[in-house]
Amino acid sequence: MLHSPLPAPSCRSASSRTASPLSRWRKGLGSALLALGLSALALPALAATCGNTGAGFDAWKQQFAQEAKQAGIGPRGLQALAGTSYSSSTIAADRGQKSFKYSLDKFMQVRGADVIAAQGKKRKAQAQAFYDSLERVYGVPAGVLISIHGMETGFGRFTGDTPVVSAIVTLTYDCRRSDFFRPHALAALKMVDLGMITTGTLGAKHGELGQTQFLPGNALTYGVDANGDGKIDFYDISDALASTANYLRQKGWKPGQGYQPGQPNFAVIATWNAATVYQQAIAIIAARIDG
Ligand SMILES: [Ca+2]
Repeated sequence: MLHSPLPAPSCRSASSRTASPLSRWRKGLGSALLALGLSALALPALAATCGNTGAGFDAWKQQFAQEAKQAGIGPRGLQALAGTSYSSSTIAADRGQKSFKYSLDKFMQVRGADVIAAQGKKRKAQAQAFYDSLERVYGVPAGVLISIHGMETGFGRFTGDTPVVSAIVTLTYDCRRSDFFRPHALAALKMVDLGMITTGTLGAKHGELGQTQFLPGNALTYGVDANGDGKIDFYDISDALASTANYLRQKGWKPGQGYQPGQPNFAVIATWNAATVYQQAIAIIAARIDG
């Protein structure tokens, strides 16, 4: 998917500044395009002009609204776009990102791997039937889902404080990675259309949302209503973990196969996050939880 054209590898929020440089950007550009039924040909010849400060944001939004309309975004999504504001905190976080340089051991230590594994084991025991049902449907064992849940948001405790729609629209306006974020911005507006999120929905600095921090394009593509209330809610643990399991399955997870480095499903974990130490940490913590 995305191969890092980025000048400064980066991740997304304070909590993960030490992790996963390019990881987020890999999650789902192509699928976001597919989900929207878009193709390169369907995009207007001239995209709205990007900017590096907030000065041109409002004018750009008017141009981008035309793109969004052409992409099939309805009145609610367009209204949400009009209501977005330039997310200075997003840009500050984006500019401030540091390259990831930790060893695996250091990374595990900084991210609290031991705590995640210990708490994860308890969480699995407390909700064994739920995790069993996810494995039956998607083939992904509990440890992997719980490990991701713990690493991404501390099991839902830190899902972010930045308005998702404004964040993702700001990143699309910003010149640094417009092309990467554009489909995610369109997906976010589509999600508003569908009632999945509102302009008030909060997430991480780069617009990742919910308990496992999906970018909007992936949320739209892989979201699952697991608790049967008719809504896909990434802030609901059942929906979020089923959506994560669905993502992994759709990315090629092979039920019953191993997920350690060298085993078939490790490559699937790699689609979740591009940083090797992150992938290794997920696999190690997951094995401790599953063991
Ligand atoms: Ca639901």
